[in-house]
Amino acid sequence: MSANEMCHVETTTFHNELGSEDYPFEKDRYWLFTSKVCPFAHRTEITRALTGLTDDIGLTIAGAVQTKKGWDLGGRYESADSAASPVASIDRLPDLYKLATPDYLGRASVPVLFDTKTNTIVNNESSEIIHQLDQIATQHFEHETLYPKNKQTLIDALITELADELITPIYRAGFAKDQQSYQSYFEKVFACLTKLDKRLGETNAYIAGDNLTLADVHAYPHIARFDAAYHSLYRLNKHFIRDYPNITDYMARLGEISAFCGTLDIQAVKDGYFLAWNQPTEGKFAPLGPEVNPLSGVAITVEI
Ligand SMILES: N[C@@H](CCC(=O)N[C@@H](CS)C(=O)NCC(=O)O)C(=O)O
Repeated sequence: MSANEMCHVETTTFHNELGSEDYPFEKDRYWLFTSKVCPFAHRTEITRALTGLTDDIGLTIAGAVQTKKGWDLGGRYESADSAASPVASIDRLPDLYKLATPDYLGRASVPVLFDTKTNTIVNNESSEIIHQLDQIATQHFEHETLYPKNKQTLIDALITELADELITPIYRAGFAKDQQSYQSYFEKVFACLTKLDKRLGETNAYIAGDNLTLADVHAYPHIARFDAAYHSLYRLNKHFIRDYPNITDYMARLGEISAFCGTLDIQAVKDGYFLAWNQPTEGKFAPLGPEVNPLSGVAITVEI
């Protein structure tokens, strides 16, 4: 498998638990490394903000454009939220992975939840990190959980559905090597968006109902990148998100919450996707959309 194929549909190696015996929660001990372009890392920034852990867990946001040398921590993303790395000697994320595990041969992906006391990586899987942040905030502070007991089965099912029917197919379509494979993932993505639009029309609030949950934290980063990046770069151009009225309302609703909108930077997303070395910039087959008037070439609006 080439580097390009592996990119973004990656499995991760570090699965320790924040709050366990080895990694008890202590203020200022743990640190998150993220990137503005990465939707998986974005989940952790959102959850850190939603759970109010911004004063307890530090954050370094790498420079948006990833190069062959890996995520850049030295030339980090400048914002009030993004502090210098607590490991001062390290400029690139791969070196942080090497410091934590000298024989590590895997990919140096964001997000990383790092333990500054033992210089080890606690966890580098976004879906686990956000669960752990939610648990810590619920146990140690008066945070209302994003994973309420009475909705856990539903939330888990929705997260699995988003992963299998939307998120993974987005990348599979983007990095497809032939027309047929691209087309099958393209169709999956738009079928899932249609289903999601219908669901949100019914809940009229959040994905799992009246309350904001971890399912929304999974959904927002990829949907927020769709029109600006995936629509053209990954040739997912049947519709824009704006064509789905309920998803559009939902994104506007989340966009009013500072933990969501305050962690999204669309220009950095665009730079990160379109300028990075590992993106499919050379098309070898024709995009399927948008539908155009065959006489004038002008895009037409089609029924969903
Ligand atoms: N399964 C991981 C995926 C993380 C991931 O794919 N991160 C990408 C950026 S979006 C990355 O850092 N890749 C490193 C590389 O391509 O070398 C998670 O959910 O945390």
